[in-house]
Amino acid sequence: MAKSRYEYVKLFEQADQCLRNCWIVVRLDGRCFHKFSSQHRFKKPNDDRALNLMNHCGKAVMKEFPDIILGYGQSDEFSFIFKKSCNLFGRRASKLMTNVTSLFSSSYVFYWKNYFNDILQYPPTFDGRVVLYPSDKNLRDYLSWRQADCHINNLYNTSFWALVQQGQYSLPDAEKKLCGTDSGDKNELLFSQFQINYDKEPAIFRKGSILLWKENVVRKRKDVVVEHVDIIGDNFWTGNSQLLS
Ligand code: DGT
Ligand code: MG
Ligand code: MG
Ligand code: MG
Ligand code: MG
Repeated sequence: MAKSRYEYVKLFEQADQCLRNCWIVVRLDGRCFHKFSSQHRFKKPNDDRALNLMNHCGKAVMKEFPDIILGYGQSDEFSFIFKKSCNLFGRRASKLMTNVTSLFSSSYVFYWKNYFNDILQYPPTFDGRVVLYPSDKNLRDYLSWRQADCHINNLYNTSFWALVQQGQYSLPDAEKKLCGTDSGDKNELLFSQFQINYDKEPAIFRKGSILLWKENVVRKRKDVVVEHVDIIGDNFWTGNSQLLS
């Protein structure tokens, strides 16, 4: 077909291929989920329905894009790790990011009713970004960063809401009580005042969710499984050596 005289406009498009040999990370995050979670009356500090819905969406994304070797979710965010050799969409960052974020968002709406009895009040939005990591160490440090973030926030939120919900503290008083405390202080406070052993809190809250492909021996195919384990130490990586090989 002959080119139209308008076709030159394509030349304005910018190339955005991800550098070869790098790990491609797509991270998405709910927009204004502070408001979204309160409007939908999410349980504080953690709503298991919301986290399980996020994991369902994460699985849907991985099944659609098998080049994703690992997913990590916590709070209103999810990270997806594409294998280094991924050539999907010619490694174009915008294609990868928008397809992942779009499928995740539509899945969130589509599967909402499987997790919540109350209806969805308005359409949720997720932002997306692409980050490239040239070394395995950088990738591990990235995931450690996200899991440490999950831990720090969850320990704070668990302490804060224990003071408010069980200790009858006002919100400003609870904030004051925690100001300047380290993690040891918070563990001690939870245990001595509320008989809460933080290490016994559900792992999905403390560690976040790791999604990875595992052989399903019964069905003789690979499935996405969800684990709530430590990914900062070496154990996870020696036990799942296929991830970095
Ligand atoms: P953003 O991402 O800059 O558009 O703004 P937000 O409001 O989404 O802030 P972000 O992503 O830093 O923090 C996540 C918010 O979502 C935070 O306000 C707490 C809320 N959230 C996430 N998971 C839960 C949950 O399980 N229960 C409750 N109550 N809130 C949650
Ligand atoms: Mg957010
Ligand atoms: Mg934010
Ligand atoms: Mg967030
Ligand atoms: Mg098209």
